[in-house]
Amino acid sequence: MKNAPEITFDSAFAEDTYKGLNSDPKFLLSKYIYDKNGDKLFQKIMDMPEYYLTSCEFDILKLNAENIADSFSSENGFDLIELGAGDGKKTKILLKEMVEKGYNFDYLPVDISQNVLDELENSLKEEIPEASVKVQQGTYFKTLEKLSEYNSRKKVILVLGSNIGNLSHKDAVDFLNNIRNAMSPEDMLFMGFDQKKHPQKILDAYNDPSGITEDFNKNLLVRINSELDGDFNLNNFLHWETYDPETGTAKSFLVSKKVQEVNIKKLDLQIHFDAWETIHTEISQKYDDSVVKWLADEAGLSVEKSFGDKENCYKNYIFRRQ
Ligand code: AVJ
Repeated sequence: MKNAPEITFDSAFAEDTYKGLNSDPKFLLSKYIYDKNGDKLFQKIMDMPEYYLTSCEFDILKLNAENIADSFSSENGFDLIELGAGDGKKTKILLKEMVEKGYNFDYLPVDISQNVLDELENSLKEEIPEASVKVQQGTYFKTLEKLSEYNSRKKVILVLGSNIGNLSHKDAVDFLNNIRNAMSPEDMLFMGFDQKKHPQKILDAYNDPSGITEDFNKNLLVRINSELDGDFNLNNFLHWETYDPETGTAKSFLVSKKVQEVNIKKLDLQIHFDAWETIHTEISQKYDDSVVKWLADEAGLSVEKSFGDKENCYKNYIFRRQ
């Protein structure tokens, strides 16, 4: 890498962008897709017919709500902590069930976006006023540290939406291990994992004809343009998706359609692209039972139960400390 040690950066976004675009092959980090515009685009993705993940998980929760709520319940009540709560659409199914059953619990949704949390809090007041809600703004990482302080009663940690799929297996094990270290023996982790399936169905979910996923992917370039004073021409890049059925890894790329130079003023950087050179932007890992079991094992967790749809398109697992 050129000059990296001498440069100071204004933000993690600036530093990661600098590193990624100076690497060979080039990459950008998918977590930076989610600014206000990226959040909106992801909402649109979840409403697309091709993006089966959302409706599959919704159906699983709906079908098994009673069973799942039962597994969570505990004599002294429990804290339900959701990492990356978003609009809470799926969680509300479980909340309703638990309120109906008269379970004693607090719901603690965690999200990086205060905006998202405000909306969630308001909609919960309307729809499920009986639920006790305490929103927590912050990153997963910071919140995980705080999590271990919640020790007066059982904790149930929720991670929905196959969010773990953006992580390499190594990072996924670290993430699971961080959660595990915040768990007491009676605590539970409830997590969604998108499953391996017909490769075409997976490709279609990340390559919609309406171009929403393309806009979502290109939001990285939009952010570089606006926040780091870049001059990416979005028309000079195409969105490309691959899926390897052997590893279960879907990968998103932005591909340069021609030789071009891009300037990023705030990074004091000019970047050269060869024709058809790639920027890798995201992975969306797909799993099966044996891979989930292996990841859990590596992180000191064991699978206690799982819930799937009829075709096992998607699964939710309950984990405990080993
Ligand atoms: C939010 C990580 C679950 O990988 O399926 C959707 C993000 N990327 N379409 C996924 C995403 C392209 C999504 N996750």
